[in-house]
Parts: sequence; C-alpha cells; structure tokens
Amino acid sequence: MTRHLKKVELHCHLEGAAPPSLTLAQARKYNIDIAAYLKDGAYVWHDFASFLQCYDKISEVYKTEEDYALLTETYLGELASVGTIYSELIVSPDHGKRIGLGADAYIAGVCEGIRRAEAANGIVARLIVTGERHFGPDSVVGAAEYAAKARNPLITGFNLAGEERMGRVADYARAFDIARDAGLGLTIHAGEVCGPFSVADALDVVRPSRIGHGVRAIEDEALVRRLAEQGTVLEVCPGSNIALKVFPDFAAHPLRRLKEAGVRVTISSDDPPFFHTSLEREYELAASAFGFTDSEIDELTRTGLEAAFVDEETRKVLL
Ligand code: ES4
Ligand code: ZN
Repeated sequence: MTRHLKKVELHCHLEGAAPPSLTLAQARKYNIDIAAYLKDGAYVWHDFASFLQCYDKISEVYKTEEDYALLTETYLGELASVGTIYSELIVSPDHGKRIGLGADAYIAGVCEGIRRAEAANGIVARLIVTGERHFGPDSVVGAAEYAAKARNPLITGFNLAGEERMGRVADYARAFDIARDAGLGLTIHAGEVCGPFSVADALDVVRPSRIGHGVRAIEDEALVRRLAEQGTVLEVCPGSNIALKVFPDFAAHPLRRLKEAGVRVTISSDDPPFFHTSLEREYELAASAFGFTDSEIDELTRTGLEAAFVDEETRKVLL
C-alpha cells in the first residue's frame, strides 16, 4: 500500500486523463458518436499511432471553457484523494483552436479547474504547454509563441509530444528557443517510441532539464552516463511503456537500472485511463514490480519536486 505516501506527478496529458465515464457523458451531451473509440468503459486503440488518433478523437467531446474546468477539477481531485500534493498537466492550446474554442478560453477553463481543485483539496498544479509533432513544426512554433506571450503564471513549462517518428528534434529547435527565451522550463518526449538517438538529439538541441520517458536511453551505456552526469530528470511512465509495448513486461523495464546508474528518475501516469493505470497504480508498481522501499519511493517524489517547473517559494513549501 502506498496510499500514505506523498505523491507528485510531472507527466500527465490533460485530455489523456479524461475518465471514460466523463467522456461518455460529454459525448452524449453533444451528440457525438465516439463508439469506435470508447467501448465498454475503455478507450479503444491498438498501437501508438491509433492511440494518438483515439486521443485526438475523444478530446473533441470537451468543447467549452466549463468542460475544461470540469475535466481539470475532476482529475486533480482524483490525484488529491490518493495523497498527491503537486501535479503538472500537459495541455495543448492548439487543441483549443482546433475545436473552435480558442486557446485563451481553453487555458482559462483549465486554470479555473486548477483553482477549484486547490481550494477544495490543497493540491498545487502548473501547466506545461505542448506542441504535437504530428501537427507539424509550424504548429509547434505557434504553441511556443502562445506559451511565451501568455504571461500566465500557471504556465511554467514547454514540451513536445505526439508522433515521435515525425521529423528530427532539430526541426523543432526554434519552438524550444522561443520557450527558453521566455523563461519556461523545458521537457521533451524522447526515447519512448524512438531509440537512444532521440534522447541524444534532445539533449544536444533542446538542453532540457527533464525528458519525457527517455527510457530507451538504457540501450546506450554512454548515454545513460551522460544523463547521470548532467542530472537530467526522466519522467518515467512504466504503465504507459508496458501498455504501448516499449518493453514486454515490468521485469524488462529499466526504471531500477536507470536509478542505480545514477540517473534522476520520477514516476508518472502519462494518459492513465488509456493505459489502464493511475498515479496511485504507478506508485504501487514502484513497490510491487520494481521492489522500491518506501524511502526509495519518497526519493522519486522528492526528485519530482526538485525538478518541478514551479517558483522557488512554492517548491520550498512543497518539499
Ligand atoms: C502521448 Cl504517451 C504519449 N507520447 C507522445 N505524445 C502523447 N500525447 C499524449 N500521450
Ligand atoms: Zn506523454
């Protein structure tokens, strides 16, 4: 049981955390047919590409500022109920534009959800704006410009997600330059679908303090040493990695080997209902599948707080 342990989550896509029951209620409200993507209370996909497709499709049932406030408040409430004190949500203003709501209203709804959850449960949350590779480099630059200009104190980071096999990191360098110049924390999905080269590219081009996943760095010993020496924090999502077949099972998952090699690691749920997981289950797995003791699990949480994209004053209160 890890219910008593304080928890932190650095890597969770907001729409990817949508409870199937809420998504179904939204679909009914707007009369949208999502039967092909949500069956018997579970999201339907079979590989990384169809997962991304399903993700984009079910996101379309969240349409208004209030829908986003409700989604955010619901997920953060769930996190708080299992002892989570801090959460970073990956959000896509582009998505707000695509559904015709607009980026500002999308972000305003999410921020309202954060305020409600903090008032109700004390949980602190921040936002990481993400670009999606499969929408192309121009849209990623647009997302970075949005994050840079928003001057919203809750937007503290920038990320690159989506189809990892599309383009090389260098194609997205300008977006990260914009985000870096604006003082945002930088993280990037790498070493999940693609091999160690994508992690090396990310380190060379983006110089991020954190990497989303990064777990396939284990295939290159020198790269693991580099991550350890630089103190780069990996946002590891073991349940997601097994669901997407990045590794065949937990015994083959490198979380413990990375930690023992001196790499700074944290654990997160990524897109919890899509991957039949939750932050609580990831903490349970840390104990049951990886054999971490309570104090080792506390170290993962502490690393998360140290690497959080949050102001120093708030960090001190949380630590
Ligand atoms: C994602 Cl697991 C994962 N990887 C890349 N992009 C994503 N967007 C939502 N979940
Ligand atoms: Zn992710």
